[in-house]
Amino acid sequence: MKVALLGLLQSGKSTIFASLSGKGIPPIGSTTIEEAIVTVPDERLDWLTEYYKPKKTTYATIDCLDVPGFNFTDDHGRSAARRQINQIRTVDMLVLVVRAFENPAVLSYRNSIKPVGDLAELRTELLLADLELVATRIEKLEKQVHKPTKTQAYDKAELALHKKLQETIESEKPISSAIENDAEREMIKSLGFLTLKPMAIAVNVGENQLKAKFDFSEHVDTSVPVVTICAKLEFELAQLDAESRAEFMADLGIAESAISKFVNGCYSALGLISFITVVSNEIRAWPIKQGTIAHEAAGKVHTDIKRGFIRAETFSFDDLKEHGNEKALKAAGKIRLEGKDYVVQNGNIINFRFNV
Ligand SMILES: Nc1nc2c(ncn2[C@@H]2O[C@H](COP(=O)(O)OP(=O)(O)O)[C@@H](O)[C@H]2O)c(=O)[nH]1
Ligand SMILES: [Mg+2]
Repeated sequence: MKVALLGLLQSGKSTIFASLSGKGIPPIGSTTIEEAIVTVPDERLDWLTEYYKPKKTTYATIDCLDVPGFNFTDDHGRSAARRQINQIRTVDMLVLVVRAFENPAVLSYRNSIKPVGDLAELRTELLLADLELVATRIEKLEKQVHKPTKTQAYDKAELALHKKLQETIESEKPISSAIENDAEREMIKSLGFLTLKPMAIAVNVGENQLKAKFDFSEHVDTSVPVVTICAKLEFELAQLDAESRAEFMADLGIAESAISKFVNGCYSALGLISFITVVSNEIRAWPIKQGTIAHEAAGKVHTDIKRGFIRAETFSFDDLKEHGNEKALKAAGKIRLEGKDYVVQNGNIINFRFNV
């Protein structure tokens, strides 16, 4: 699963990216998209590691892309931005980073700090990029529908759908708001519309604004998650070892780092949950889409386990934590045997029984 960080120049994307990846800050003004694998923090795995003392603990990950900052104030910037935008059509989620921090040493976009205005500008550009794609597709389909080919009926349906999408974008609404069913979704899947993807907003605040609230409801649906992050602070936290970090956070009065909240927020916005395996001295979290059945989940671990699937021996992390150990859990009847069609739940600890 891929998440792209997008935003205007100097909004703090690369600083957030560096805090996520634990890498140094990529060169300022970098013109290429950087990619990093980001660990999804999970307190359940921390607890299980203490309990089972495995040799290895493997957290779930997501891929994160740092896209060069956009500058829509001149033609050169606009065409560069459009190129970058077209390169991220295959990602699964967009995070729009907007700047709220004041810092006279860091040049501000259009000479002012206005998170809501910047968000509106970004959103308009995404809509325009999708509109261009729709228009190209309509042009092509309009020629094609007149040919009596095998796909003619499908082409006609696709054309009608694109016309509906065109109207939607022209009324400044995202494509996601126009899609009514899976058939429509399937029809346009390969095009990678940006305004169809799950989205979140990250507001990059200064150290003195940690509790500030921002309202973007004029421009995006209220279901779009908004996180406030002080990128500079998170970057400093990411450089520390666990102990100093805990001390520093206690001093600042924060319980959970904004970055870890942020990553977990992306994980659930992507529709992902984790099941956990404890085998051969390794504890591992496996990302799956919500609604995945045990048989499919088995295939994530190994194709042999899927092929020879017998049963999934399952208990929930919360039950284990509550009862304290596996023996008490068993006595309480909390370890179940589930079949292929069992819908795996977030935090299920699964031991697959299989035979090949
Ligand atoms: N004061 C302050 N400065 C920041 C913060 N985040 C980023 N900066 C600075 O703003 C500049 C641009 O940040 P960068 O991450 O490169 O922005 P990008 O262009 O969006 O990738 C850098 O000099 C950062 O040190 C912040 O939260 N507070
Ligand atoms: Mg950058």
